[in-house]
Amino acid sequence: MRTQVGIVGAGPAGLTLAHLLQLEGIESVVLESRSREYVEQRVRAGVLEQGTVDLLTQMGVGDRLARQGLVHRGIELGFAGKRERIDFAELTGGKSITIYAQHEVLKDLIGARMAYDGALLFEAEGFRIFGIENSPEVQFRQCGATQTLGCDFIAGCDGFHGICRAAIPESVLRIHEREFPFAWLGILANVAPASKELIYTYHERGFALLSMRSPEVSRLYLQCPADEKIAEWSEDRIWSELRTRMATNDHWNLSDGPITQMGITPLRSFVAEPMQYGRLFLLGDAAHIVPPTGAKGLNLAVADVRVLARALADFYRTGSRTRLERYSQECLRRVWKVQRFSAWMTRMLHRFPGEDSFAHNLHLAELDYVTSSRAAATTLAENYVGLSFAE
Ligand code: RFL
Ligand code: PHB
Repeated sequence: MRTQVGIVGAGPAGLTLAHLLQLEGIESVVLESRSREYVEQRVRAGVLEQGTVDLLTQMGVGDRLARQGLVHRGIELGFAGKRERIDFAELTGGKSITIYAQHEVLKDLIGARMAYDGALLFEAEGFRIFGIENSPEVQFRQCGATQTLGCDFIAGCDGFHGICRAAIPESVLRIHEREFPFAWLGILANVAPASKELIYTYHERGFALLSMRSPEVSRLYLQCPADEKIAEWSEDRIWSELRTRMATNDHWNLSDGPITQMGITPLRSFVAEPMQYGRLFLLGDAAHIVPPTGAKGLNLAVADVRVLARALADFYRTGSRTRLERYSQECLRRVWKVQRFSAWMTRMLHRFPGEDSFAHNLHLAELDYVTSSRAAATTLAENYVGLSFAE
């Protein structure tokens, strides 16, 4: 099997790239180790930056997103028994975010791909990559048979645990990494969200987040120890802890409902540098992970895709490799700014082990400052809605 761009992984990075390349007349084949059902149901991100929404819309996959996405013009920060709103629209010249589940974005992209040429293979696991310096090939297994995909370039969109990053020689690859000493316990519940907008809460017992998926489904998260066992958390304990952390002095009430899904996500920051070697390019979680507090992982994956799609379009149109050679450098500028923002949000809103009353008061002072200074609130808002793209 041969194509122009071999894409490993059908997450947000791989599928968005395949679609953008198709619009440029560039052929690709996407290999995905999981089944279509699995990919279309895996619950992950929910917040789309304005720029991500605009891109999906321009690509022609924004119809359901426009109908079902929930547009939010701000978020609330909860601390010291009160809530303060950060008004994105006012602080960023009208920008907003959209709540639309990652797996819904994937369904839209998969639907478009299947309707176009179907060059998206499920249950096709890449296990070996070679020739990345001049004639790349991906070996993969599908239905028990081993096959080879030859291509001009490989796009490693296979997430944090994929195989592509390891194909870059160790002598070239630098890893920058930080693990946080806590995790998030996330739930989906069949209950109307108790707030119209997201609420990020700092509490002495730890962070809590109220988010949503639809007017009928709430998504909530609680900070918990990094080695927490999910079995320790009954439904009652989860709701009671959420109520304690999110309580306000004016007796705001969090309605509960049946929990349909729960999981624990460790928090880490990770950057692999460079994001390219020879004819292999890494995109999204394959190259970088951010803690979810800034809601940036999916959006950053899409930002890498923009850069690579444009560089490949330039190459196939004019033969120029200038943009391809600058890929890693261009992506990393944004990656580090997003790492900074995500780490800052995480530090401000979480309790770290061993924190004392001094640390507690610094959290409160920072939240007070961010919600009372227009300059500080603008910093949060412009990062949260998404930094603009250099043309
Ligand atoms: P993905 O989504 O991990 O997709 C990688 C795909 O590659 C496949 N794969 C392989 N296929 C073939 N051969 C192999 N050898 C393969 N190895 C792996 C996998 O099956 C998979 O389908 O990476 P991608 O495309 O880079 O996308 C990244 C995003 O998924 C991720 O950053 C976000 O989900 C992070 N994230 C959030 N991002 C946001 O922008 N906003 C949010 O609100 C947000 N909230 C979150 C999040 C992530 C979370 N978890 C569970 C980590 C909330 C949570 C709880
Ligand atoms: C989500 O809705 O899953 C979500 C929202 C905001 C975040 C992280 C996750 O910061």
